[in-house]
Amino acid sequence: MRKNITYWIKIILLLVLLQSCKSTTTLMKQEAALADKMGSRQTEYLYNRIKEIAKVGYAFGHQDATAYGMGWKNDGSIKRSDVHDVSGAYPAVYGFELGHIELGHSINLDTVDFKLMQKLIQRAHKMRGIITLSWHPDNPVSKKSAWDTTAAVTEILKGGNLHNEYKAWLSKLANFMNELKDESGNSIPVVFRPFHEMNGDWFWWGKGNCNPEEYISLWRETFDILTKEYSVHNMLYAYSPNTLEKKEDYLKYYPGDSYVDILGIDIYQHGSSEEFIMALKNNIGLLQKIAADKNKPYVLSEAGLNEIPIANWWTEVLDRHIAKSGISWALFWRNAWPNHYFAPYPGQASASDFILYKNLSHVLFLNDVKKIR
Ligand code: BMA
Repeated sequence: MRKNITYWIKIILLLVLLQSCKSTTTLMKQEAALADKMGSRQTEYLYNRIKEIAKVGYAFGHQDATAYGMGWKNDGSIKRSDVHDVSGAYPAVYGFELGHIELGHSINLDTVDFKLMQKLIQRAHKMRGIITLSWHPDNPVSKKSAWDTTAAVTEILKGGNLHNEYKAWLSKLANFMNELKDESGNSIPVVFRPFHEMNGDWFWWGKGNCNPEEYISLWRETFDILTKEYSVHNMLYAYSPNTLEKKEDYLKYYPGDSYVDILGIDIYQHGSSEEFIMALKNNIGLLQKIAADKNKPYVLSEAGLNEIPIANWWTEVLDRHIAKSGISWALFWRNAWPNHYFAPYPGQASASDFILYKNLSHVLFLNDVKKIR
């Protein structure tokens, strides 16, 4: 009898122990910390919202959505977006570009005024939109554009000749970030996506122009300088290679779990729809696996088909293959000029299909994500 009681006590203790282990793991999973340990409360809230969005569908994003469109440019006095002109709905995700902030210029490399950009960010944030910022800094050695591939990374790393100059660049970027405040004076949280498409060879931080170790140092030093030296605490960090083949390729330049919050990938349609669909399937497939391992949200950080000449592209080519993928958003590139645009405008060949697309319940626009807490 005595022996029996001890036996049952042991079993109960074992069960309690197992249960507590299980809930600790669940807790750890739910409370994935931000890369920036000092990240603001608002930034943490944004991070959780980004995860919540993926449970409902995916958010539609557009680069420079409210800054300009086909045949118009915002001077700050209007509220407009090509996507809204076509569908009556505003994007949920707003991409903006920081290139030339590092030079202290008043307008970015795509001629968007930085003060206007701050205003548009404030407006989008007020409407509960999500902001994501890319950065194509000039080549720090040649002083030419981001697409000039003169070797530069080692020069700006700690110990390099241009390290201090790079820090001065970052301080300008940090000022911009630290100025982003809502009406109550709280910092506006954003998703920062620097040094993207590093597995391609077209940027000075890309393949062949620096090695993976140097790239990782560039990312980590940038992160450390911004967070620790310049006290920027309103950013989530998104890592976004260009479309690729294998899981190992995705992780080749990965700066590490404690330096990244969001996993992205850029996938454009350059050839046939079949090729694009294959690229979506393969890349999102590998992203799903990596994101599950790391318990991080994932996004289609850039996507699109230039000039969208395929009338049913949105519903048949794109959405059909990303609808249940678990991405938090898909960001389409800018409507720059008549042969460089990625979202429809009134009268454009894919405009009617875009309306059907907008009406799909899992494709989330501003009014949809507004409700997601
Ligand atoms: C590219 C093009 C360029 C632009 C750059 C950064 O894809 O749109 O015209 O300068 O992005 O926004």
